[in-house]
Amino acid sequence: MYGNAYIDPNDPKNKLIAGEDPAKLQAFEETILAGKKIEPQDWMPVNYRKQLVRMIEQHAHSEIIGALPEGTWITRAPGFRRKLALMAKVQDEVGHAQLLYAAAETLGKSREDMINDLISGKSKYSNVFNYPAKTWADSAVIAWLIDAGAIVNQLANSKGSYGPYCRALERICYEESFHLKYGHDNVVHLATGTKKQRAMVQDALNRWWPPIMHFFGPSDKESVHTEILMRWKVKMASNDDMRQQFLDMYVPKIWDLGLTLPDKKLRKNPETKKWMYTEPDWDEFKRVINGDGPCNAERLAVRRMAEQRGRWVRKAIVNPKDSYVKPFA
Ligand code: FAQ
Repeated sequence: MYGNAYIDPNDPKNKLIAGEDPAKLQAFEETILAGKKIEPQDWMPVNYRKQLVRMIEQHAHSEIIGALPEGTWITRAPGFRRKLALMAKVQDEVGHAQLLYAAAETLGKSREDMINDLISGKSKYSNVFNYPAKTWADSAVIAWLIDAGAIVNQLANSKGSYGPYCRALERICYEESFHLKYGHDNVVHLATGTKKQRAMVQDALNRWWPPIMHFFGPSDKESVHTEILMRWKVKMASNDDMRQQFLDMYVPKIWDLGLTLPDKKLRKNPETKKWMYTEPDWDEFKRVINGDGPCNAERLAVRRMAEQRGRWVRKAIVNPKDSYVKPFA
């Protein structure tokens, strides 16, 4: 629809930029085309701001909700060394949410509004965190492969156009690469362990594979926002390109461990160099991202409880006179 040429905000076909000042819009697009960053005080189209808030907010929510499935394994981690590592990882994920909420706040939406939109179910967060982490192997698969998928996405987008988001992503990527090594170590340990450990990690992989395929978003044909986000360099790769990059990097590593993937069609086409796969169940994806996955209600209930229990602390910080407020009131 837009390509790289100048777009006219007065053309009724260009709904996403309707009403924008043509000269400002052109200067904005030239800045982006030149590879320069947009900063919070700079002029930006209404829709650029809206898209960034939507995406960064969803990303921040994904990090705090994402801490929950693995978090449930802290008390049951096999051994003190792994418990310490998992605690540090979960703490990092919550820290990523802090960085991302701060980046979204630069665009004018308050943290309180973002949290309210999360716990009321208005805002989305990543599909993958609506599935249960049934065994220790699930936590290993999440730390290896979900973190790997997140790195593919975040490394690309850290080269994008909005300064505060890119700087947050750069720092997040450094930490995620530790998570990935930790997750890989756990998976290798299980895959090369006893028969029972091997079966456990294979079972986890079988269950997590479809959500991982969903993780990169709908196919480019179905994606709603990719075109404008790529034009404005918020997204630096399309959903299908990120999925392909992930498959390219991780399927061979999974197969090297003697593990299998639950998709008979999965192979790399030697001519196109693209991976062929069975389309995951996109109806399930839609159900899960719209609130009807196996753990959506449980995840939001935990966040609601945290919001309620922390209310008196936030009140006391803003107004120390309120510090006598009874906890859980
Ligand atoms: N889950 O038009 P598109 C992590 C929605 S961080 C849920 O293609 P877009 C770290 C999408 O929002 C993981 N919803 O959308 C960690 C839209 O709905 P809307 C999170 C999804 O934005 C690891 C609709 O479908 N990462 O894992 C998903 O162009 C381990 C149409 O889709 C980010 O958020 C999905 N997977 O592309 C933590 C990165 N995919 O808003 C703990 C930033 C699509 O119109 C443990 N976000 N939807 O109602 C992005 O790069 C993009 O937003 C995409 C989606 C690529 C996720």
